Amino acid sequence: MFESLQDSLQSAFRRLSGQAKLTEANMREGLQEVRKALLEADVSYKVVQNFIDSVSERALGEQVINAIRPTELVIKIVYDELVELMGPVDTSLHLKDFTKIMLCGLQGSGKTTTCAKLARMLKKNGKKPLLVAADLQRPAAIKQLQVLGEQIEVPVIADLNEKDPVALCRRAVKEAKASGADVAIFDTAGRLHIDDELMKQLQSIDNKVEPDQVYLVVDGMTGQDAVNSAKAFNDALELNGVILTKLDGDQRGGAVLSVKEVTGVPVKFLGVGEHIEELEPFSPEGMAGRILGQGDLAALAQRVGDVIDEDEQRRMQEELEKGEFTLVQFRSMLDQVGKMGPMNKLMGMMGGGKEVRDAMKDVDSDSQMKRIRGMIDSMTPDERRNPKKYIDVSRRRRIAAGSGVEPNEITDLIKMFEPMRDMMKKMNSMGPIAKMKYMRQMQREAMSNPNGQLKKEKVGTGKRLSPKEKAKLKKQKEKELRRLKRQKRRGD
Ligand SMILES: Nc1nc2c(ncn2[C@@H]2O[C@H](COP(=O)(O)OP(=O)(O)OP(=O)(O)O)[C@@H](O)[C@H]2O)c(=O)[nH]1
Ligand SMILES: [Mg+2]
Repeated sequence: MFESLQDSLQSAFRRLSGQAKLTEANMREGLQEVRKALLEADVSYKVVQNFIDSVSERALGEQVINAIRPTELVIKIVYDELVELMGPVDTSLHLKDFTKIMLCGLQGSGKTTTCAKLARMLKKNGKKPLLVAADLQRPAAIKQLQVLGEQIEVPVIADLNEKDPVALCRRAVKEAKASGADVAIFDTAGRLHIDDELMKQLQSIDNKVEPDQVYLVVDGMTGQDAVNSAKAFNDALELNGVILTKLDGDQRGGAVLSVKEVTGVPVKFLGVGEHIEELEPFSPEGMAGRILGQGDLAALAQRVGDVIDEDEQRRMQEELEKGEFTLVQFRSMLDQVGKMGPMNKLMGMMGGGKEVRDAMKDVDSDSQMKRIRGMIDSMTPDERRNPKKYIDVSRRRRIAAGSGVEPNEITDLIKMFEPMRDMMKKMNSMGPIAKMKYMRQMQREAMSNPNGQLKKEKVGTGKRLSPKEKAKLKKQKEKELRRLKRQKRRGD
């Protein structure tokens, strides 16, 4: 996906590299290339203009930090602005006891396929979805949905003799509720072009069946046309989200970048293949990373992160000192950590005992980090603050659906988080020396674990301690031992 956009951005950045300092002149030249790359990817002209304006504004305002080369700074700014352009995204389907979801779009955009993909995702997350064949234009459309329904073992409500889609949808809602289904997904008819008749039909379904969520399915291959049709649909129907399909080829992909800016409607999911499981929740960070080339970005972020994220680190430290460690802090920790290296290694270094390590054993891939981040993003502030207290079975399901994971992964996350929070709390109550010792102890523990990925660390600095220092250390040690004993007695 986006190979050509990637290539042209790379060459734009290459032009900037080698410049020792970011001046207005050389930056303008570099950004001119970025602009060209975006236009070639079929991003709308206005969007590109605004985008370049805000990137240059930020780049010029940014102090050029010694450790970072100008190119890198520009890439970082482009990345941030891309994320802003496409986000924020809420990939939750906002499920209730019974949820009606209507999919609409032009002919061949992928509505029917996407209905089935959504149903499969919901079913995997423990929901009971049901499909409604409300495209009565062609008998083949009904058959297509039925075949897909069979494939994923989800019931399909259809009636070859019905001519009125509103009547069918209303009947379907009753039947769906009676059958115990909790989500009904309506597959509606498409047209080659937007016309009054199609819009009227969709509006009357919208008015009389009152779907909770209306999603527009847009063929990602069609670039600007896709964005224009999205605008027309949104004017007529008030969409809750857009699902972009066919993003699996080497597309120009401009639609992904423009849709949100032009229509104000967020992209919720991406269709990335013909197969039924090829549906991804949309993530602006992931997409920006993909566009800029993941590898480069990771390497870059490592260096930039060291410098730029000092603020973030300081903020986190302050919060930690206040004794708070919630999933919010955990998330920013993941963000920081993601820039530094494999997760399990870092967690090993942080300590946190066997439970944390066991839970983190397999968490070393980028995608898993993204999943964890997605899960946290799908939570409410309360849930992030105190997951154990707030997240019950139904919330767990909602979060899982929202982030496209299995409910048990939410449980795993909470399990992993709890001991970590306790450890953070414990550490915060210690003095600096005790804290260091505690970390050491954790490290040693981590080293003795065959799964731990820590490198052996040289202990001791070689500096000889004076008798006074030794006595002080001994006292500290005894104090710490007494404290640990007390803790043990209390049973925590
Ligand atoms: N490569 C790829 N193909 C897709 C994707 N989504 C759908 N398709 C294909 O696009 C074609 C049209 O998909 P449909 O789901 O029938 O589209 P529709 O919007 O229901 O079409 P009409 O009902 O005729 O309006 C099919 O051949 C699908 O297999 C995708 O994400 N990637
Ligand atoms: Mg169809």
